[in-house]
Amino acid sequence: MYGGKKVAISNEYLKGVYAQAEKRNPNEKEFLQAVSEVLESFEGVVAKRPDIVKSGIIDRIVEPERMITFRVSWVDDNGNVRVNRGYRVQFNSAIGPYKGGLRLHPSVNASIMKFLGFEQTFKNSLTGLPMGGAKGGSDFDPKGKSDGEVMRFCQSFMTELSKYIGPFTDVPAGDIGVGGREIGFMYGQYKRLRGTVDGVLTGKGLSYGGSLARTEATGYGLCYFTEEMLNDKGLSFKDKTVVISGSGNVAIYAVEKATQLGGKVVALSDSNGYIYDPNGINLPVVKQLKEVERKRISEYVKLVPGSIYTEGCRGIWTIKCDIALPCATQNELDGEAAEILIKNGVRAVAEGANMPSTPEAIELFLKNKVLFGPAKAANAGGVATSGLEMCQNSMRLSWTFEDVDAKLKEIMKNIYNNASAAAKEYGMEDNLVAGANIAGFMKVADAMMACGVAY
Ligand code: NDP
Ligand code: 2IT
Repeated sequence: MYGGKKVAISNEYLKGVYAQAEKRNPNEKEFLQAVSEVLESFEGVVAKRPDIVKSGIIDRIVEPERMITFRVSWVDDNGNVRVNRGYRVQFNSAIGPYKGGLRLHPSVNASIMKFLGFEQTFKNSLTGLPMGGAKGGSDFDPKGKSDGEVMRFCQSFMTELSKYIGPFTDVPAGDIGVGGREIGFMYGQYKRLRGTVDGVLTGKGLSYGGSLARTEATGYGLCYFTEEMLNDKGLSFKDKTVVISGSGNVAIYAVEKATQLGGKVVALSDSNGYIYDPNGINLPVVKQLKEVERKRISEYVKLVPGSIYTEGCRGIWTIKCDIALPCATQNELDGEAAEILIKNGVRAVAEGANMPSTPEAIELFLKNKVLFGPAKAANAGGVATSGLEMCQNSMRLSWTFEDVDAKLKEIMKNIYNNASAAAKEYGMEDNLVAGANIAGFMKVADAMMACGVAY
């Protein structure tokens, strides 16, 4: 049982793969949740492609190539020595160097790292760019820390991580708790230790090798994907009411693009609670509060008349909307929330966060014909633009915002079309969960078969 839903795998071979994963990763519920969702999509693959089964590709793809854990010691502003645990999961390098973000949040553990690294493998393949899957981070909590403390943590973290990364081996980026400030501190330390200016991180500042539109990319890409999914059914963002959870990097730029596309975003949240603004979110206020002042979302109501703040982040899904974009964290939208959204007439749900919907919620959306864009496909715009940043660094060139944005849009459109086509080909029309899993998997499987049983 995961998130109120029984694991539904009927093929004996796939059942065996899942049983092995359970045995190897006991109590890692997020990782097993991600694995079960993918294996549930593979019944058709196993039937059609005995060569994939024979090569043990599915047995191999659920096991990370490498999992690195390390101690991160640093000194706080009061002179106390603090200790955190750092991780890098190098999940799969079949189609390119390991690529994926770094998360700094107290909830970080091996299970969360592995679920993110596993999903990243499929997501990166879907972008069409040559990037393998990885994830990393630490249980360090950046909240309430001074810039100096964050810098000392990041330098210590990178001192160890630098041994395992490089532009042709592993290219980290941001995720929860890691934005421009943290990437800058980490990049500075990497450069100092290695003595090379090789662009090893993405999400860099524009003055030292970053790409225009990377900051906006995940939120924008999410909306391009959602618009494509809506257009396919004769719908669009225009005049739709939109609810977006979270108020970090992904949420902020999802608000911006959804509004540009004609939608009205009426709610945002953080881990403490949510705001409702019937007049449409005032984005400059949110950017100032969150990006500049690093304050709580509750402060919004002091600045914007007519808006309301409610304690508790889960209540956000009770707001009536046409489109819901969960952009905070894993398992933030459960079966109960899905039922309320459906009862309130939601037409589309697309995941900006990684694995924000529980298996029960996804099952309800699919059963009730709600258009559903799974994270691996819908939020791939961030890493895709990281791939474009790598490309610009290699070329020693910088593209314009318009160039990068146009490429991002094209990539999101292709991801939608490929996921949709794969779902149809495997007899699960309109099931983009299965479509994205299969389309992402095929390229990785082909590369693994071509390269022999090396990993
Ligand atoms: P940020 O750190 O910028 O923002 C995270 C937001 O989510 C904050 O509003 C935060 O609230 C909220 N949040 C975090 N943890 C929890 C929790 N346990 N419960 C409730 N709310 C929570 O991160 P991003 O915007 O970059 O990431 C958001 C999601 O998008 C994550 O799932 C990430 O993996 C995914 N993602 C990010 C990409 C990127 O390029 N940045 C790319 C693809 C996916 P609070 O401040 O209270 O913690
Ligand atoms: O989950 C994700 O795709 C990210 N956090 C972005 C990773 C990246 O390498 O840009």
